[in-house]
Amino acid sequence: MTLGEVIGVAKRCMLSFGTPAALLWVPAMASAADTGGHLTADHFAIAPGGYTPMAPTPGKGMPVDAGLTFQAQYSPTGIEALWMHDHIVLWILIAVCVFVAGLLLWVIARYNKHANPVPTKTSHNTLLEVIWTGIPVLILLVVFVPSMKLLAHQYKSPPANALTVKATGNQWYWSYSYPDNGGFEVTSNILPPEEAKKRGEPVQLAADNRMVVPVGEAIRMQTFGADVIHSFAVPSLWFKLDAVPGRINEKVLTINEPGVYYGQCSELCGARHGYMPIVVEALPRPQFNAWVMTHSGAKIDGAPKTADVPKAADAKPAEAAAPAAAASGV
Ligand SMILES: [Cu+2]
Repeated sequence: MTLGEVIGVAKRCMLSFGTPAALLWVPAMASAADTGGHLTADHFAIAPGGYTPMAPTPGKGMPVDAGLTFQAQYSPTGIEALWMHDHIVLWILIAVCVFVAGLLLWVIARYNKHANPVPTKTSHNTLLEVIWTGIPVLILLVVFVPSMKLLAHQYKSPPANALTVKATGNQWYWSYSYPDNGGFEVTSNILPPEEAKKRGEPVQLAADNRMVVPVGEAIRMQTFGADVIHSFAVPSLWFKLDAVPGRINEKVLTINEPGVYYGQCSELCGARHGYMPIVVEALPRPQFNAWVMTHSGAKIDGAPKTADVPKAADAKPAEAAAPAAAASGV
């Protein structure tokens, strides 16, 4: 990695999360990003009931009323970063603010013209200068070490056999393609407010078709801009990656729990920038496979869909796929 790339990564992280300090290494989380490495029987299993869009859980994966802090996190890096924000950065921030405000009040009270009519001529104090240089350096070191560890963790390459999902930003909607599953593409448009309410989904964040992914597996998430720069961002997954015309950006995404997670385009991209939501649905492998099967030409992990699937199991999703496909507009 060149110096320019390292700076670019650090800059993206700062822009994405507001504070480069909100990053920390939690060893327990480290292994979760590697879960895409092994194929099991489940990997080829198909849920017998086919695919039905999952109902969102109120307050999960979406903004909450009067929410003051980050959304609850459902990815390994999100949990690490939120932990660092809540347990390290926030307390350092409060301590520094209280200390500096206290000093200011003390100076105002103790050294004003009336309380201290003859000011001292002291201009240097070596001990004080060492302290006020040393303490900030120590604070920066406390934040720097875990920040750099998580920064590296966030931009770790996905395992070689991770599922690839490519999100393309268009003016003004998202499309998702699945090159490992036969290359089908899903087009995702915002739902009108009445339709979102009818489906029990948050207004302005709901979409007709979702980006469906398997839960607990490392996903090779790629972004691309079809026209102008967009940004694929889902706050509850601690995921933000620019979608730039002419280049493919890539980052690993791992989701810890099944659920529906909402996001939005986060790069000003034109008149309807505020109307291109992102909806990510994380499902257990068999249910994800059932969703894959609702698309024509679909394959599972590069194998033809009939190769690894018993005939009975193969038939069921095909039957069940019709209403689901109709419901999702596929
Ligand atoms: Cu956009």
